[in-house]
Amino acid sequence: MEDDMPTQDELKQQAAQQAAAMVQPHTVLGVGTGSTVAYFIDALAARNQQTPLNLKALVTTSSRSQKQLEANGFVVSELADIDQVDLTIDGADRVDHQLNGIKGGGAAHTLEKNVAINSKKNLWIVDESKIVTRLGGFPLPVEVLPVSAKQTFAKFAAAGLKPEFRLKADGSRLTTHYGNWIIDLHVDPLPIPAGLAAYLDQTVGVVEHGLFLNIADEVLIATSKGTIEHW
Ligand code: ABF
Repeated sequence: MEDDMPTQDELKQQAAQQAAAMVQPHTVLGVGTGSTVAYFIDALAARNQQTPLNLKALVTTSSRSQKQLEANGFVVSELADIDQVDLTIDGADRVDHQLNGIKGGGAAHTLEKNVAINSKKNLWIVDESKIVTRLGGFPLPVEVLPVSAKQTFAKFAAAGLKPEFRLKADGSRLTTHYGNWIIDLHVDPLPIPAGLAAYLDQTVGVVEHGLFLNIADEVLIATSKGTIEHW
């Protein structure tokens, strides 16, 4: 019985395939980051090979996605060189029932949020393990400027936000694409996400945080029942 249960990777793949079918030809597409998005890029490439989508432009949110897109023949533009994205498809680390989310497990949330807020529509693709009733169950990533990271860290600690600098596997400090550091906040569940987002938005030294509130327009959730829910 248990052997018939789809794995988490299979669920990610199912959501990704369905999302690839939703991309309209001749549009500007945003492509996010992560393992679910990697499946999406595979599915998009297969579709594009069958019938070229002739996208007007394509932007992405990480060098890993960029490499995979380019390896599949897509031309990747910079956000700075386009006006607006029609649709962005991205993964998420946690999503609640109001379509608010925690992102940034891959430390790419600063570019992800910049692409997202400049997109007419944002679609997230997740497996059911990402769905929560209250945002939490995953550390909240905050990208901070190194110049004041020590003081920012101390402020977070004093506010009871349980900060921890993110390290790489070799124990050295993780540096983002923009040369900044990540502080993960281990508050679980997040008390009042909108209040915390406002506090982080106002904190000098914070570049961007992984709370994505009122950004997603639609979420595709692959469930172990074999269905894809559209929220
Ligand atoms: C990105 O990919 C991130 O914001 C999020 O951390 C992650 C989700 O990754 P995965 O699809 O591998 O679970 O969108």
